[in-house]
Amino acid sequence: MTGSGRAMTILGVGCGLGARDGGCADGPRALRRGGMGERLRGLTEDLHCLELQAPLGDAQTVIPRLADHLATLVAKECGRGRFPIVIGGDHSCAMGTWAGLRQAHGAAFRLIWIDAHMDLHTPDTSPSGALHGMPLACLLGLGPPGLARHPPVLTGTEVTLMGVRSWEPEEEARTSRHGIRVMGMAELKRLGLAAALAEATGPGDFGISLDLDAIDPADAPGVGTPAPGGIRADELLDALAPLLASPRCIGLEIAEYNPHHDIDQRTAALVETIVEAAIRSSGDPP
Ligand code: Z70
Ligand code: MN
Ligand code: MN
Ligand code: MN
Repeated sequence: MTGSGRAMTILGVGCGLGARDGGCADGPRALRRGGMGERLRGLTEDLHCLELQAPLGDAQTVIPRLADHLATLVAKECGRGRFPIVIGGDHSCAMGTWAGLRQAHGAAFRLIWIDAHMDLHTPDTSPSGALHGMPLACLLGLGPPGLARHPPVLTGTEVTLMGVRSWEPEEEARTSRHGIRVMGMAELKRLGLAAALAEATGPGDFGISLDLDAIDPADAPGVGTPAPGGIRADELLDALAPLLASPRCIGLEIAEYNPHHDIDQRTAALVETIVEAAIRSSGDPP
C-alpha cells in the first residue's frame, strides 16, 4: 500500500536530560540506524524526518531552549499542513510539542496523555527533580519561569490521563484541582481501551502523547522506568489505529524510547508499528 494523503514530518528529539536514566537520548538515532525512516518512506510519498540533538549543558538550561526550538519546528510543520510525529527522547519534549501545536492550531483540542505516570510535578513537589516528571504541569502553566508555559497550552479539563499506575500525592491533588480526567488500569479494563479513548477524545480535535512506559514492560521493555501491569501493546495498537486515522487527530508524540534497555528490538518495532499506523491510515485527505 502506498500513497497517503497526509504529509507527515517525524521530529526526533535526542534528549535524555529530563530523565534519571538518560539513555533515551539515543532513541531517535537508534531508530534511524535500524532503518525505520527508509521502511516508512516506502509507505508514503511525503515523509520528512528531522532530528534535534540536545546540546551539552544542564537540564535546567537545555530543556527550556530545546522545548522552544521544538515548538517552533512543530508549529512550522503544522503551518505547512504537515502532520507532526515527535519521537523522544524523554517526555520533557512534550513541553515543546504541544506548545507548537497550540501555536499553529486555531481550534481548541483535547490531549490524551498515555503514561504510567502523571508527569504533574513542579520542582517543589518532585521527589527526583527529573524534568520528565513535570511536562504536563508545565503545559498547564505550572512550574518555574522558562518551563511553565504562559499562557497555558492546555486547561486540565482538556486532558485525559490514561494508564497511570505510579504517582505522588501532590500530583493526584493536581488532577482534582485542575479537573483532569484520570483513567487508571482498572478503569481501562472495565471500559475497554477503544471506549476509553473515544471518551477521552470527545467529538473534536485531539492529540496523543504516548509515554512508552504506559505499555506493559513485557511488550515495551525499552524504557527508563518500566512499570509492571501496563497496557498490552496489541490492544493499544488496535484501539489507537482508528484514532490515528481520524482527521481530528492533529499530532502524535511517542516518548521515552530507551534503546539500551530494549530486548530483541521489541520496543523499536512497536514504535515503528505505531508510526506506520499513522501513515497507513492517513489514506484520504481531509
Ligand atoms: C516520578 C518523578 C517518571 C517517567 C519516571 C517519576 C516520573 N513521578 N516519568 N519515568 N517516564 O520523579 O517525578
Ligand atoms: Mn515534501
Ligand atoms: Mn512515564
Ligand atoms: Mn511521561
